[in-house]
Amino acid sequence: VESSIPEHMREAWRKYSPSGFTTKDQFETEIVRHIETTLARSLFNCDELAAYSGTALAFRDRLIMDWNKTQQRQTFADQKRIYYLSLEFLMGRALDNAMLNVGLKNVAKEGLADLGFRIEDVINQEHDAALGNGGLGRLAACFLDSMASLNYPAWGYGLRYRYGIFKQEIENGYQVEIPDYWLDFNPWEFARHDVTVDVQFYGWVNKYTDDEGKQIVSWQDGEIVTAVAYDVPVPGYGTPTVNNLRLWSSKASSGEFDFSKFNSGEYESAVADQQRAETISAVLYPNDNLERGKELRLKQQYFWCAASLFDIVRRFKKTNRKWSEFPDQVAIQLNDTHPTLAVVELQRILVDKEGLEWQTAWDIVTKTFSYTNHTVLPEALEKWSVPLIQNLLPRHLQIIYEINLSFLQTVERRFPKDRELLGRVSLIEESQPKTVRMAYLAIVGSHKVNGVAELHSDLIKTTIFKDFVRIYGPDKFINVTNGITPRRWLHQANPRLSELIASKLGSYEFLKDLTLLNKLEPFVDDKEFKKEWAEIKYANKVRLAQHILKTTGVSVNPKALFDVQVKRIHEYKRQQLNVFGVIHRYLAIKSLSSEERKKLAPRVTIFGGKAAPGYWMAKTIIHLINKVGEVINNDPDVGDLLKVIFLEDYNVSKAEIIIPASDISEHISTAGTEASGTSNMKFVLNGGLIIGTLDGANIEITREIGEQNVFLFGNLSEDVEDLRHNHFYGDYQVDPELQKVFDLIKSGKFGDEGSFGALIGAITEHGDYYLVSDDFNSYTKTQDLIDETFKNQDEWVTKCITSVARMGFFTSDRCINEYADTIWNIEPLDVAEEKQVRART
Ligand code: GL7
Repeated sequence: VESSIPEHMREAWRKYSPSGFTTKDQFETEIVRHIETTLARSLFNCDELAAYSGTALAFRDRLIMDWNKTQQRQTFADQKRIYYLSLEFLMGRALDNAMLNVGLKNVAKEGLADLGFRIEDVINQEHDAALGNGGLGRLAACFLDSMASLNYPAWGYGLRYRYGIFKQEIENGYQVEIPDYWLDFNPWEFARHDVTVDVQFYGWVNKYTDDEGKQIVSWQDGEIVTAVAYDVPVPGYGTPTVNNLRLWSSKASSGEFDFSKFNSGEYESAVADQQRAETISAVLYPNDNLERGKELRLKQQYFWCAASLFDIVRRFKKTNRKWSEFPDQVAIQLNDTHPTLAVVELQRILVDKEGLEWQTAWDIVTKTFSYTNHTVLPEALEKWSVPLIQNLLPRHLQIIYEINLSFLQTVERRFPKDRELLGRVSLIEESQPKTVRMAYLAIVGSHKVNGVAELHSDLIKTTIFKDFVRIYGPDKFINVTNGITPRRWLHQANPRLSELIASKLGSYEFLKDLTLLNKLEPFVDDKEFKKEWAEIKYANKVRLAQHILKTTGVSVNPKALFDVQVKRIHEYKRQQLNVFGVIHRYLAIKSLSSEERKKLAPRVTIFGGKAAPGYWMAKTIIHLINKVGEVINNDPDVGDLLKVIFLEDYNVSKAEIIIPASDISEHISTAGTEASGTSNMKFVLNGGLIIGTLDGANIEITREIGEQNVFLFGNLSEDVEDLRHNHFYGDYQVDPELQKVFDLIKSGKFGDEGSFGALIGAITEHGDYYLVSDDFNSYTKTQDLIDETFKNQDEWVTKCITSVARMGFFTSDRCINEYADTIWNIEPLDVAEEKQVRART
């Protein structure tokens, strides 16, 4: 490397290279130094935010050194890397995670106490990094944690949005969106102003033959936008590996205003150009499971794919290998279809820039890519308008057509005479306007396609991708059931439970090998253990009750059953079923005498989640929940028997408080609609039970922990189609108990009869697509069973402990190892030597 220090001078570098703090005194030295010099503050104006900043900077220093070494080690090892392309990384807070992964949280706690701060208050100063919508984005974050913890040479590539997912406020029961400007002080990113890529848009394609008779294709003119790399360290748990998450930020290619325009007085248009460039990475699209086909979104996708591919190819070229070895060095995972243009971009680089033959290039491309599908919902499947692509990416459209042609020719050879098949699998949909089916392009461009839970992977094979299974054979389509990182979702979110488990198992080794949890099972009869277990749950509930009181003004009884549904608000996730169930319960309470009421089990139903700003039905559900809460929470007949809470602005850091405090959580999507769900795993791992449909990962959770430990209800996915048909053509009637709920809503009891009427109408008049009425009876009966079961606390705790003991399968470590073995074909890097060096120093 040109810029490296000559060998005879390296000794000085090694001698002075910092080693980072390990003791409390060293930590205090570091934090005070950072507060006084880096931040230019002093002990006379050090608030909690300054203490957070100083702590973050001290830990950052440690991470940077391991990060640099990891990158060097991975470069020298010169082995295959995995690049995880995701438009969303829902990272949450970084400090607590860094402290735990580095293993120095106690040092920090004591050091901060010496300096006058409580570590919890300091941790709470951090703004969540919320560059994602929901499960898909959080999965990417868990994967980064696992890839680093398992020492895989892995990079994440994404966009550095200036605004993450909006903040939600509730005003008069309505959701209000507030921009999430999160970059004021972000010590976890490093601007690499020297790592840039120029990305082209628009323009036209020039095809000609050069002097040597060679076909040249050149994409000319248009607009250039520069991508600047921002790197975020990703520390593994209990390992020196710190991987890199590279996020691209857009800026005008000159980096400044256009000076000629500026000097000739066209200030406004000069500034407008710059702003247009910066707009590309300005904001995360706030839709979950919905695609809207906006040009700016396509620009984001290409900008990010082009910059990432350039970077990956640049790194490969430094190894001076032949192109045929590219797939031995590089695996690229497409997190949903959002990065599918990367397939086209690599083909363009290889053919147009590097001069490879079409077929040679295409073999390299398909060996490199693999694609994860995360949904079967039709409204979420990406289809880009052909005229839009034609205008923005003219060369890419040509390449897509060429890929399609050669694909359809292969299909025709294999299945002659089946003209309908050709139309069905074509990458181009003959609609008005024509569209490119991105999922099909991703399949054709990949060597493996996976779903995210068993049922989901079966469904994609038998429904949306059925024809492709016929064409490619079944082996291309596999299942990799999702997982979650136990570091954040057990150890960090629920430290007391983690400690109790460690005390029984003898170490924290289970955080690296979650199957060790099965050693807990013998303790289900240990009275003392069960008592401590229940105490921890109770303490977590007290903490959540305090949060509820502070943020909503409603006082809830921590002894009541806490029933939680937190996730994006969506009709398919059926928060409406839950709130109708709540109203049904309210009616039941009201119908009882005060003597009879005493026998009931008190319950707190807690909702949280954001609605996409343009999703009116979802917003109406939020409004109904809040209005129902107002009525019930203030009805003296009800008292502690039922409280209904909507928690504002559900996000990763709030999940860390809510999940450990749950007794029952709800995963009640219409069967066949939730690809996996991942919070279901988090709740069970934290000693909560679940009520759920036979959908997504609920099915595998049930298989692992046992049917007696799960409250299942509702229709099966295989019956959904017939039921829907019956809504229109059969002798269909709304469930009578549900009808009573509707009557109460329509009476105006909760206000706003007009818009709530639309929620009811979706069920009574528009075919009840999500089967709310079909599942209502089974749902409320199962809720009654939960009440009965909760009364026997001893039995309840047994179920919780048994379930936790059997959750080992759902770690994202298992999941990442499966990807590595069956799709990426990569090995972890050996860090034993590095660990020894560290142990000696
Ligand atoms: C999702 C699925 O809806 C969710 O069930 C799954 O757990 C998650 C991760 O695989 O992916 N698909 C999707 O488009 N979004 C999801 O959260 C937004």
